[in-house]
Amino acid sequence: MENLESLKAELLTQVNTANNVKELEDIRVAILGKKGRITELMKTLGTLSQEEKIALGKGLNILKSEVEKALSDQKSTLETKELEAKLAAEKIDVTLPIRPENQGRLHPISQIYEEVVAIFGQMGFSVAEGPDIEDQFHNFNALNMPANHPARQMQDTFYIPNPDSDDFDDSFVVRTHTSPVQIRTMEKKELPIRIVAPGRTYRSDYDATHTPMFHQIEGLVIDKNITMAHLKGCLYDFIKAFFELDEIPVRYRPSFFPFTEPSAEMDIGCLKTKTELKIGAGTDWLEILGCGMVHPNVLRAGGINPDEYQGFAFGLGLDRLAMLKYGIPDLRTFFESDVRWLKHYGFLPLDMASMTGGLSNNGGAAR
Ligand code: 2U9
Repeated sequence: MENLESLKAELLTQVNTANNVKELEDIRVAILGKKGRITELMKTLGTLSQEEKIALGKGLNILKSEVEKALSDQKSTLETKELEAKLAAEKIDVTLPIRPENQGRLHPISQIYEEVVAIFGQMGFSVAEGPDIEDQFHNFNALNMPANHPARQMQDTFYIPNPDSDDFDDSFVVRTHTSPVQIRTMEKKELPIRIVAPGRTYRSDYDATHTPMFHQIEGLVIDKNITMAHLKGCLYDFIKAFFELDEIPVRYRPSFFPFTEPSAEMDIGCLKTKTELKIGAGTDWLEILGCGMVHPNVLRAGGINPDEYQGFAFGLGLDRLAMLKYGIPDLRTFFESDVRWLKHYGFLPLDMASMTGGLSNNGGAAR
């Protein structure tokens, strides 16, 4: 037993004087590992008499748990010390000025947002905003999508239960488009209306060109005697300004949206090769936006008399525009928060888009 007392003192000294976690682990192995000091002693038990076996076995078990406790205590002491040393070494002074090479970047979506808003702002549109969480009236019913309309399907829409009602019709949604903002603007009854509604939208979808949260900008013009000619002129001016070209071939294809009638999709002329997409030349077409004349049911839902007022509306996906204009192949990378990606595709914050200072050509892209 005396042996064990001096062994204990020796082992505990080893444990308590270990300088770091790695050294401590080597000590643990040397004591409790397959060929460790205590393990080797345990192995001798079989050669002893019954009495000796009981006495030494008990002593070894006590010694083993004391050493294990010392190892665990020393490990947490050393880990704390190592963490403190690491934190001290990594300390940064946030009051220091930024280094030019470490400047943050504007996300391509923020850049596109600013560009599109600058163009429509110049044309006399105001920016309107609304909540991300909407009731079903503003997101669906008022937009000519009554109950059971296919666009309301559970698998496409994120519904949010209403804590005050068990009736499904009272549940909320995270808006599937920015269109409820236009309904809320119409409800204010301040005519004429000339607004764009940019913002986040949500649908249950995920692949290289769809993410559950994405960004749209929609526009709405309501006045007396508004026609499709106004829509076409406005969108043509927009597309030329956006792609910074004097002329672009444009065509409109008939389409369907519940909230507009007639509805159309606008394509622009381009050249698609294996490696390049050139906008404004060539014999290919690229779909760029959806548009149409506001459906009379939608005007009525917003409290406007369709016999007196007409309107046009349009919608664009901002994420898709960013992919197109800046050649970004996978939408999912937009939301991965990878600073290397942002450094490559991002924009310097002081090069904000403006119609007078240039949209994206004033040293904008960090590439
Ligand atoms: C009101 C009246 C009419 C908005 C419109 C589109 C056509 C459209 C898509 C473009 C790409 C959505 O992000 S996307 O998938 N949008 O094609 N949006 S007309 O029409 C409205 C909106 C509100 C009161």
